[in-house]
Amino acid sequence: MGIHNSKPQKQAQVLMLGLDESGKSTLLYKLKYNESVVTVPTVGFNVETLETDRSSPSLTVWDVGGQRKMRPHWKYHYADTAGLVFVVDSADYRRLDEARKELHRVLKYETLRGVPLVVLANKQDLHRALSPEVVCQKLNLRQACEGSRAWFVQPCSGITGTGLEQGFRRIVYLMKTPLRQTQEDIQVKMKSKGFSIAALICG
Ligand SMILES: Nc1nc2c(ncn2[C@@H]2O[C@H](COP(=O)(O)OP(=O)(O)O)[C@@H](O)[C@H]2O)c(=O)[nH]1
Ligand SMILES: [Mg+2]
Repeated sequence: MGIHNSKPQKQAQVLMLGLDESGKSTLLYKLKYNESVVTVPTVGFNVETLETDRSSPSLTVWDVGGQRKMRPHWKYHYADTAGLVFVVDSADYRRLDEARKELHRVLKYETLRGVPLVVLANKQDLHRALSPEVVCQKLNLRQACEGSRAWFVQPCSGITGTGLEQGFRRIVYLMKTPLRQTQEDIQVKMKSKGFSIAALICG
């Protein structure tokens, strides 16, 4: 994201979760260093600071390992989390159900109540990738978030970098804006770009 001379005043913690192999570490390093790195499965976590703009907090992004044995550790990161980013491999149809179950489990935690969510529908560079609308339906986001938290589905690719900045700008925006206003603003903006709002935001 853009580098600015003056330091942002605050920092906010963003927790990035998702199944192993969904592309979390790849996209974090692409965003931070604009480099495609060869990743190894994350044991424990990676943490990076991303700077946005002067009026917004810098983001401390925690990329926590997503393998089955690591998932019980996710909850230790919830307490200070201001924004949640959940990464999905849009081309891995077989594991979308598993991703949905894990996401819904996370969203039920009281500590994360009302915390905004951006789902990154990753690997859109692959021709077999599902559209963000279908990812949204498969994850049953409407049911999981309706009335309780702001959410958004951002298509992206950790390899090309497309959509990454937008995804993290979106989480900053959602963290800074009260729920009802965000839903209305996003609807207006997306409609003006010709997106099908019902599919993207409301499930
Ligand atoms: N085609 C494609 N491959 C990706 C993308 N993001 C990550 N990968 C690959 O997916 C695999 C898992 O990535 P990694 O970042 O380690 O996933 P993590 O376990 O969620 O941290 C690696 O082989 C990456 O190169 C993407 O957007 N497109
Ligand atoms: Mg990783």
